[in-house]
Amino acid sequence: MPGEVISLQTGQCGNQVGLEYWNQLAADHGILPDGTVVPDTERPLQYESSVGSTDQIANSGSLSTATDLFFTQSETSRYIPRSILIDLEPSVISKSMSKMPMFNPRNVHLSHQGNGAANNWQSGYSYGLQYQDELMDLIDRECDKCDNLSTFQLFHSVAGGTGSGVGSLLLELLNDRYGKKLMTTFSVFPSNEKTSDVVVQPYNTVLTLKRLIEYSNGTFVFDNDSLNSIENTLYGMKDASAFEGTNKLISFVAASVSNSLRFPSYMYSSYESVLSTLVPTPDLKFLTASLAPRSSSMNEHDIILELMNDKYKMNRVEEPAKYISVLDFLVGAGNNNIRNGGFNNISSNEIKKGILKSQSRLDFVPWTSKSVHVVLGKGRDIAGGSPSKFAGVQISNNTSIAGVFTKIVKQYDLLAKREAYINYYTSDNSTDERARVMDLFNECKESVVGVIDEYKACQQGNYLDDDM
Ligand SMILES: Nc1nc2c(ncn2[C@@H]2O[C@H](COP(=O)(O)OP(=O)(O)OP(=O)(O)O)[C@@H](O)[C@H]2O)c(=O)[nH]1
Ligand SMILES: [Mg+2]
Repeated sequence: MPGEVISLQTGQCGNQVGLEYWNQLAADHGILPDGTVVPDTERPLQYESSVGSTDQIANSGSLSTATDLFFTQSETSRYIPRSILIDLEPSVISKSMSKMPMFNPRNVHLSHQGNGAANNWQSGYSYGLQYQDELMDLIDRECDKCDNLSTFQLFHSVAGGTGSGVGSLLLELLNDRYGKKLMTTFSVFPSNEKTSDVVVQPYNTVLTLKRLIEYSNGTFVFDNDSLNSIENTLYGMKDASAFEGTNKLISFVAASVSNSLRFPSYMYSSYESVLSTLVPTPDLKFLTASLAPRSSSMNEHDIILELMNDKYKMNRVEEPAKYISVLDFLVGAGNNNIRNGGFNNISSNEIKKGILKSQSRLDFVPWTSKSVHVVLGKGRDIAGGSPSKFAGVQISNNTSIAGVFTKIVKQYDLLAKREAYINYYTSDNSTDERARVMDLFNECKESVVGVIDEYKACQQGNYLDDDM
């Protein structure tokens, strides 16, 4: 039986993405920002079965929704997100609470000092250590409301102080106490092209990556450069306030990942089944997302092919990628109602044609089954966006992650070789203390290099052999 999912939103980025995410889920389920339900006659969705199923098409034949996996209900029947909001300064969370009063005020943790972690992983991590009992109490209380807790999902950026440092500590604490539950993360990586971003970001990123490598079961990797370029060049969201557009893109992906949990059918109705399709071994768990725009001239086949286009990738690198697994979500297809952003008369033949073509065109690593899986997702188009902007989301596990992480390691090396800014992370300026911290940092870097090597090694035919 599919289990509940608890979200953890940490830091500015985590909470801003979290706000858009719950906005999207609320829109999908016909819930208003205060947690009340849109009256039946105005509800945006009609749940009807669409096409006959095949092995690779997860069909939407069910009339039920599983809203309770993501929301609890109050005694007055208001929906409340199963989400915990953590930040070390108050402004972002207070904005979220006023925009979406459905959030539970008892699930908020703000720093008593209220001045943030100043883009320093160490400050965030130390703060978390100091207040770990308070933080775990919030989480335990939310866990107690679950019948069958399945997954924690963390929203954060890896580059600042709070999302990275407190986020890292939460990964450790949750592994200690809830190690059998799944842990997924939606992790935003910093801009490489903008020089204005904070200089110690490579340190924060590498320190966070070490915990993701150890404790996450699946990490969705987004980078702000790729998100900006999709946003600006394709969708014209430029007028939106800072990050609003990029956060809508991330949220749309995160909501798609759980689409088949929230609108269950016979396939992919649990996080476990989604992840087991995408993550073949625990060493290969860094995932790439892409979006395909909707256009009236495109049918299902065209959209499946469009999802292979590199320009829609949310963590783009130059090198060609080899694929390990691919899961495509055709968003709104399960609605079977064009008024609701669905497709009219979904054609299983067009979908099968698309699957076969993309299977033959994508370059897969030699040891996988070379399958492209398709889910007909229900739900609405991007919340608050123009109608029918997006047609599909692809989640893939591919070797481009080696390129993304190589860039990060190069930036890290530039700082580390001169021990630049290391005094931000040391308790004093003695040679011993600097050496101790550099050793810890380099250990983290080595585990990132380990992932790069793994994504290179998996391109060999004998990758799964014992002696690799
Ligand atoms: N996509 C996206 N990126 C963001 C957002 N907010 C901040 N960032 C990026 O995240 C990094 C900084 O992380 P923040 O989330 O602001 O930091 P924090 O976790 O609040 O930590 P401190 O403020 O240092 O305590 C930078 O690379 C920003 O460009 C957001 O809402 N969306
Ligand atoms: Mg902050």
